[in-house]
Amino acid sequence: SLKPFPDNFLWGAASAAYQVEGAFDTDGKGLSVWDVFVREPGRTFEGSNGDVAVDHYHRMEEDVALMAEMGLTAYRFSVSWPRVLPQGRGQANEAGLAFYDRLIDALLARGIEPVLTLYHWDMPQALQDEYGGWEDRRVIDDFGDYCALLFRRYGDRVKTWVSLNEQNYNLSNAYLLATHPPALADRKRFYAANHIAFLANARAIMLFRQLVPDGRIGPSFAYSPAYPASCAPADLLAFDNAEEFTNHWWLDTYCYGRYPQVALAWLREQGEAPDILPGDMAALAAAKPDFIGLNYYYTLTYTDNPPDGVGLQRINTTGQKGSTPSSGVPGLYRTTPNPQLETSNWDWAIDPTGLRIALRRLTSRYALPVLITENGLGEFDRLEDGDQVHDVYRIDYLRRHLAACQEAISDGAALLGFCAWSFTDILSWLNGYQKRYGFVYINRDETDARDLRRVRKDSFFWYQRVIASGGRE
Ligand code: BGP
Repeated sequence: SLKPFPDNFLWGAASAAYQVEGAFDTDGKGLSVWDVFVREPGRTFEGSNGDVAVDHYHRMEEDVALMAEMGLTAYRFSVSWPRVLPQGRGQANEAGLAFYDRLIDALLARGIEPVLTLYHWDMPQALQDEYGGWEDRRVIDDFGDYCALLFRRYGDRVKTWVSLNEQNYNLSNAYLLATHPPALADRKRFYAANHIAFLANARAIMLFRQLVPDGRIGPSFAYSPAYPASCAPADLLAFDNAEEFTNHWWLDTYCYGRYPQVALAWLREQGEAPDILPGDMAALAAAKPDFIGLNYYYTLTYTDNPPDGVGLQRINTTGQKGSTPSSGVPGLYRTTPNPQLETSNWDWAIDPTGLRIALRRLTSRYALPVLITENGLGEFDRLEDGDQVHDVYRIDYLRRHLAACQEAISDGAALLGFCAWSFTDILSWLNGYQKRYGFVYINRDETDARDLRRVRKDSFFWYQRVIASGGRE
């Protein structure tokens, strides 16, 4: 029989600074790597950028009022590092901090628990220029100082913190696929940057233990459980490689301070393993997180890939169904569509059972509570007469994934909460503004004087009922 959602379950929604705030150069904010990257031709979908985004920086009160109306009990947002430290370190920008002061106060006044993400991809450009961001060990101290500033300022009021958001996905895009800044395709530098990011994550957790001893902190991981394409042993091996290289590399390291040994041996063979200095692995092992933040969208299905097979390929950013190529690592694995699963227009497999599997693994293998920090469906939404958006497909997606959560709770998962991605429609890093995720539609019709106005979608009223009924809706 199914167990109910616990009473203190966090019913949330999520965002990230660059995707919602706008005000990219307002009130003394420094530039992030994204502010610079989006200005280079051809980097983003139709040149979209977050200069204005959904103008949350100026419409924060209105947005929080909508959250309260919906009944949210948690809101996950990120702090922009260069908004509070324009040079990445040194002198703090009081005006930038004042924005987060007001946001946190507004949430608490409405009984909404703030879930603060320290890093959602907006590395200060100053640090990227000076030493290459995640590629230099100096970033460990600078990131630690930035985190300590926020722990001291907000630790009394914010108790749930996310350290790094999707280190795995962000750095894969940045150092393998050349689709996030600094847009490289270099596996050695990919593993080197990841190793340093792991150490920075561990530093943040150790500082947190001192400065916010009664709080909880963990990284958010983009978890796509792997499936084998068939029961052929070669596909099982491809699946095993994919788990090792795309999932356990991060999860084992966050949770146990240990790289998967088969993957490490393979990388050493290739001359692509990270440089591990004495004390590094002990520092990682000492910083076990309090929970894993789970960002779940889809599963991936893998098949055998010969040594001269396909390499990594860019994803579908147009929303044209069926345009995602097979992508892989020669000699290890490659992706293949799963004929058992429907997909979104961006070819993302819709698979609630995959969420249950992810939750079971995190429970069994890592013995940690889980906060779902992202889950949702990106689609083309249509604004209809009378300001309505009938996003029945999103309601269906979320309903099925919440049902999977309940099954996982019944399996024994300690699930802390569910933060849907996203609260309002926002900028998608690579897919522009056409790929919408929100409960609240943002009008982007520039010929309409009410541009950027907020419109409640059908899913807004549905999630409102879900929350009011404690997940029984
Ligand atoms: C995650 C990110 C989010 C968000 C989401 C949806 O990887 O943490 O910031 O963008 O994915 O992805 P997309 O916008 O590519 O559809």
